[in-house]
Amino acid sequence: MAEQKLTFCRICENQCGLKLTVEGERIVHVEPDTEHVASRGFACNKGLTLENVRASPDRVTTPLKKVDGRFEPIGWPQALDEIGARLRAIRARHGDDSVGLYFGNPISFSLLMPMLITGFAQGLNTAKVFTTGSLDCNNKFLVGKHMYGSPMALTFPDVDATRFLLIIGGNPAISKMSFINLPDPVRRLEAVVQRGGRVVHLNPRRTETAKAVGEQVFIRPDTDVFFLLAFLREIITRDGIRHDVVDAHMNGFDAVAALVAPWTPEKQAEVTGVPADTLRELVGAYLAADGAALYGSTGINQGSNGSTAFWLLEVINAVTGNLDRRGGALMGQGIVDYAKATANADAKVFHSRIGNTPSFLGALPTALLADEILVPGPDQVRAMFVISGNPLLSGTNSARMEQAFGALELRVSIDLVRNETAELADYILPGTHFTERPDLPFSFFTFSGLMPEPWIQYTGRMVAPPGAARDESWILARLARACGTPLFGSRLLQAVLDAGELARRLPFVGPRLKALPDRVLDLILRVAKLGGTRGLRKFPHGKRLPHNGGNNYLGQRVITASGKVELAPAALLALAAARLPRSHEQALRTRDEVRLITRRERYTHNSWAHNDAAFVKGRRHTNYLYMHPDDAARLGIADGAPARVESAAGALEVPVALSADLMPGAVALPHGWGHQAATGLSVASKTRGVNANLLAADGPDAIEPLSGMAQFNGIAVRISAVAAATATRAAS
Ligand SMILES: Nc1nc2c(c(=O)[nH]1)N[C@H]1C(S)=C(S)[C@@H](COP(=O)(O)OP(=O)(O)OC[C@H]3O[C@@H](n4cnc5c(=O)[nH]c(N)nc54)[C@H](O)[C@@H]3O)O[C@H]1N2
Ligand SMILES: Nc1nc2c(c(=O)[nH]1)N[C@H]1C(S)=C(S)[C@@H](COP(=O)(O)OP(=O)(O)OC[C@H]3O[C@@H](n4cnc5c(=O)[nH]c(N)nc54)[C@H](O)[C@@H]3O)O[C@H]1N2
Ligand code: SF4
Ligand SMILES: [Mo]
Repeated sequence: MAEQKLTFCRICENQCGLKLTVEGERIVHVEPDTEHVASRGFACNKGLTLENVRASPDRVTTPLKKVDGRFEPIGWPQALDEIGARLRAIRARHGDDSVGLYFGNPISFSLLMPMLITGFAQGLNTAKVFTTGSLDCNNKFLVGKHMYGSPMALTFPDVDATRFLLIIGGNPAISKMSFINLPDPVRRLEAVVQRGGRVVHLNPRRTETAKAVGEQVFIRPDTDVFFLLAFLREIITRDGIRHDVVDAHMNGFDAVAALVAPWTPEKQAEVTGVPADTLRELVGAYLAADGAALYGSTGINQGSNGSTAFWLLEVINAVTGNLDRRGGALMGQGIVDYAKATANADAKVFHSRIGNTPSFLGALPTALLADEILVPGPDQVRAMFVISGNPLLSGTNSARMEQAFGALELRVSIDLVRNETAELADYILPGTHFTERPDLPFSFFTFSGLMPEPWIQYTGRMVAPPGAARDESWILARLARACGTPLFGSRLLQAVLDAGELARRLPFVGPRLKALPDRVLDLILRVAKLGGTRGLRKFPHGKRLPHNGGNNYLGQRVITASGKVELAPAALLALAAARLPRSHEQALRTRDEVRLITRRERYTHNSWAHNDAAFVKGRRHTNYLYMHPDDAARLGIADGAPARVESAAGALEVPVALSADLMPGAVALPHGWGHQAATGLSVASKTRGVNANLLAADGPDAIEPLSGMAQFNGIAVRISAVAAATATRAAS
């Protein structure tokens, strides 16, 4: 019998409310939850087609072991015993740091799993932890740490009240936005314009969002930092600084003012391509607006100066009085003061043996992963756990990453499917789809504040996991025991968990005991005085909590040692001094050369959307190199013809799609493709797309030094037409 169940999506920050029709253990229909307190009937194509991923015939439903190059199903006891024995041997021979862990993106949208994965890494006592933070947003955490006293002290634009919003390197219509919980972002941006405000997009590409709402300003890839330097200088020139606010609540203004002093609008125009008058006009409008904000996303994060650019952006919002006011940038707060609780999350810094690169937030840059495995030495990584990630496609320098994974002694992937990284594994352990786990919206707690309209909701498990697939908390607790590396390094906690698991197997009593995730979620909700999971079940569409404010941060919740916002942290000043002159000289020298940027599309989600036939049908069976017709004409490449793209890291061939949406000199290539070798992905392996990250450089010189961020935007490339004979060979 069909049953309707309410839950929320966990593919991106929006966590849209969904109404599922469930028959037995199948989800037969998914629709937006029109009564959801936050998403109010909004959901996107990815959430609505979740069953195609969840119930894919390619789901791994039993542990798999590679025997003579082929995967064979085995039982959990054998998988855990064998992995445990092999891992113990590797640790005994080579030490704790010979075991690495890569923690991918999707599972971080669950509340408990990231904590448990951290606990698993702590048990392993390894410094070789890698996350997607160094691929998408560590620069933001770094700026939070230095300016606001905690890596998790993060601001968000008050889109629903702003009169002027400058979106730098984001594409809400497609990505649905990052670092903010803002379901239906395009409608909410349209509302800005409808109430007489402005939305401006600073982007090398006229995006789907820019076409729907607002104005386009083109900027040369990876030059935003110069635009922002000049933007702040122009504000100072016009006396747009709120000195009363700065004097009362901020330190270091003079030092940033000195940093930006040389950067005239004309000087930035030489490298950014943004005319000086355009910048001046934007500054005028920003200052005149009754509530204005700059918002930056991966377009700047993944450039070569992401930390400096994001820092300047935050300084601009702060010194103009737009921080902590309605319509500006808000510093959110949750039920728990997560920023305060995590203020010391980066206190323990260690260094990679590769380039003596510092860790950030307990992890090393993913762009060093291949080196950590391949470069011989005492702490060489010899075993890897990959949890909910696909570094072979999503990380830097894919050819080298593949070589590195090939060189390991032990590879274990916990995933839903045999992705490209899992394809190389010795063991694949079947985890759960998010609909198969109970949860709370992660961002309510962890990003406490990135919810303009905070809400909370408890969701139970909607359907049972297929076959022998197991909740990741179960897998990690079992693995920790098998490897003799107790979770969080606590033998006591591990013993309690093991006892709980044993108790659940008892007759009569066992079935009544809650599984671990439910017990912990219940406890969290009790501590937060939200009445446990039972209390929240009374709010099936989510429970709305008070608005996140404005006028409640400065002078009240600033957690830096000085109690003030630090506008000029020494680390960021030093980073700017070390990098800006060279970056500027390079940008100037190469301003007529072509730069590669990334692009997300409606039917992609990093590397894991292409195994859905509907998502890759027709023209969507491959990625394209998007290029302005003038560039194509100059290079002698016709629409649809293959081009060869070379960077310092590697080369590939890909068909060109002409697009006047790109500015000349910028080409865009979507990532997450290149599935041909993943035979476990029956649909994706037949797609033709190429892996963009063959072109992304790795190693200590390729990253932004403080945050460890990889560079995916502004990559220097050489593009050439592929001779007809070669092209035919490549296509056959
Ligand atoms: N459909 C879809 N949605 C997704 C994802 C996906 O893969 N597919 N991924 C999810 C994830 S993990 C994340 S982190 C978020 C990211 O969310 P967003 O940050 O909004 O991601 P993008 O849509 O890639 O937007 C980045 C924009 O930056 C622009 N850009 C590139 N280089 C530069 C530059 O040098 N300067 C400026 N100013 N702009 C530049 C690009 O043209 C692009 O429009 O999206 C999430 N949502
Ligand atoms: N060139 C270029 N490269 C990029 C980017 C870019 O813009 N350009 N963007 C970067 C960004 S923003 C990100 S976040 C990274 C993403 O990098 P990754 O997280 O490494 O890659 P994904 O493609 O998201 O891989 C997700 C895997 O998790 C699995 N999975 C999904 N849900 C679950 C679950 O609940 N449990 C388990 N166990 N597994 C699950 C999927 O099956 C899939 O195989 O890629 C980065 N790489
Ligand atoms: S916008 Fe994000 S959370 Fe909402 S349905 Fe789409 S993928 Fe899921
Ligand atoms: Mo991301």
